[in-house]
Amino acid sequence: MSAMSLSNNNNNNNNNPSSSTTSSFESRTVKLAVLAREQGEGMGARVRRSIGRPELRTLDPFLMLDEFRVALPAGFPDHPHRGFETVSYIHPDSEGIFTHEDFKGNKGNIGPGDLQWMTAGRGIVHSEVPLDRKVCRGLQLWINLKSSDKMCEPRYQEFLAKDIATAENDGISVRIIAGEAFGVTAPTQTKTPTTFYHFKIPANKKLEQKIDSSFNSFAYIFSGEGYFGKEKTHCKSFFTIAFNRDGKDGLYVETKDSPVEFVLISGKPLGEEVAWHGPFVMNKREELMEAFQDYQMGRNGFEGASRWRSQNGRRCGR
Ligand code: FJE
Ligand code: FE
Repeated sequence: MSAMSLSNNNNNNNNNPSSSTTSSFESRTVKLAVLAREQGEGMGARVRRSIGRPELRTLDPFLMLDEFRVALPAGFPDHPHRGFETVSYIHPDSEGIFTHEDFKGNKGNIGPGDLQWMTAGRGIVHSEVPLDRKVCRGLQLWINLKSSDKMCEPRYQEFLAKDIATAENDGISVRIIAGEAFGVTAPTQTKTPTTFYHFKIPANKKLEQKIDSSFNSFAYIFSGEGYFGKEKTHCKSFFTIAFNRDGKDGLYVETKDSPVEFVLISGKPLGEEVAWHGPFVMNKREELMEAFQDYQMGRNGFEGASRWRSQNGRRCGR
């Protein structure tokens, strides 16, 4: 508990070194650094899988992180989800736009810098398809839900680029997708406690970022290169860096000649059994079978699922 209150009171560490609450900063160490190569997914889409690749199957509570680059006719047409949250974040420099539709009639566009935080809960069937032939680039993160949240009512939180919390400190900029950085807190509500930061660090800078000492944490590099963790491990574009918990509540990153752009994602581990098949993530095998049956029969949250066809899905595969 003391570590938590310390991290909350101590977020101005960087710009106020003389603050009386400042503790000596200790960074986590690097557990694993691994390159995310491109692979095929969905309908003709290309993704770099970060969490979820063979060397890094899961990092509790995170199930998957994909960096996607997708343009029509590729996409992710009609498919279900149950038992977790999907976070879709379009890169601010993306040329293209994503469109989404679900079986309850929700639909919209997610453009450059926009965020959709979808809690699938007991069931969502939807279609995620680029608007046109411009390449849409971004991240999709899958966050597991605890047993008692898996069958919750589905929920969307959507934030336009202009409404995403941002902060800057000594030339380092951060877009705060969830959680708190540089004293600024995002409005995003997360069922599973999660923080998600998009940092840009210019050359020759140092960053000390607080992370709750109980959270698992990793970084994924969009571009550039930097030196991560206590041992200052050199990493570049498309690397995922998983950190040890080490009982530490901070992460150190520095740059030399080059800037670096990355996301830092951390979450409270659930410590529960995982029974996972494709779009359904439950605790027990029997619950997975129920999920398949519910989806097929259109019940327990999947009402109407089998009759529904998206409009935007028709643009896919042609
Ligand atoms: C999925 C295969 C999939 N990464 N990145 C199986 F590809 C998907 C899926 C996605 C996805 C969607 C977007 Cl918009 C971005 C993604 C995988 O939809 F859900 C299953 N089950
Ligand atoms: Fe999906």
